Amino acid sequence: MNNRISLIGVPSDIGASDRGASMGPEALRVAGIVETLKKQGMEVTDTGNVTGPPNPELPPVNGYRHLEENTIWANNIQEAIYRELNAGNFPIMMGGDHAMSIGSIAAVARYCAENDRPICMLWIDAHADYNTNETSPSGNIHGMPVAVATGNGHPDLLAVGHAIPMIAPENVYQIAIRSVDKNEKKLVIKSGIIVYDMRRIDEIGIRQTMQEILHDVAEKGAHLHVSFDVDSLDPPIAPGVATTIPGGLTYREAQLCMEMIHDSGLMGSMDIAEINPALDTKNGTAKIAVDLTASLFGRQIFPTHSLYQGE
Ligand SMILES: [Mn+2]
Repeated sequence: MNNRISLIGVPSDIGASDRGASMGPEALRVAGIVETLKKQGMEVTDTGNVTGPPNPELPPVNGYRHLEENTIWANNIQEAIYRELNAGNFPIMMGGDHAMSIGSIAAVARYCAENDRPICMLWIDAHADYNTNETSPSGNIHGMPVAVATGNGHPDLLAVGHAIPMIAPENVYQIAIRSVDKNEKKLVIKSGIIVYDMRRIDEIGIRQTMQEILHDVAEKGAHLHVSFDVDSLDPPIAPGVATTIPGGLTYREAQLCMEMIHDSGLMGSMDIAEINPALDTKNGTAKIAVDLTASLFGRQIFPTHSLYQGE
């Protein structure tokens, strides 16, 4: 794995209903993300924050809240992430509400297209984030990034990408899903994205889930973009998010997921989304996000093969 990491802050909450995710990048810095990654042997540069318009706190128009502001943020994010990828760095985007991923997927997809590399995305989230202006009950754009990435959305948002869709639906893998809006469900089923909802994870376990996904991504020879929404975690271990949904990933399930991603060597970029310090307790949610990031970058209890031979 590329060990030159660029941290990019996205202090925005314009895609969400609740204010506060805009403080997420600082929360991750305070929780020690730089030091933690350095301890894993990474060369880390904190590039600072992407800028964009402030949150106007307006109601939705035609089913979109803050379309214009979201589009500006997404384009600015796209430029920042693309610049880091082109410089040979591994970008970690520190959010920020999940609408920011429209920009990061656009950048990664563009970079992959220019380098003749397929792109796959692992979307770790309580929500499918597959709404459109017609299905979204709130008009919040942080519920729409996966739809936009796969070609469903407002032309201004689609235009952030180099092509429509930015990513083929069959290259999108979702895990930890447990809250999908009524009409959004129909779109998800029709879309062809690959969903491991919580029931499927209950039935086959996180180990088989990750084995299947990572096997697929390896076969495709793809760059893997990991988009980690901290609301994927069970609320008692990660209370600092706007939309807590019971029945999420346990601490150990999340750790194993991250450890297996690391072992695969496939990950080339990532987002950490939706940390909301205004709703958190003593920065605990940022701390667990940093802890899981350490596992993504190779922290282990023991070196895997020193105690047993993994299959
Ligand atoms: Mn999300």
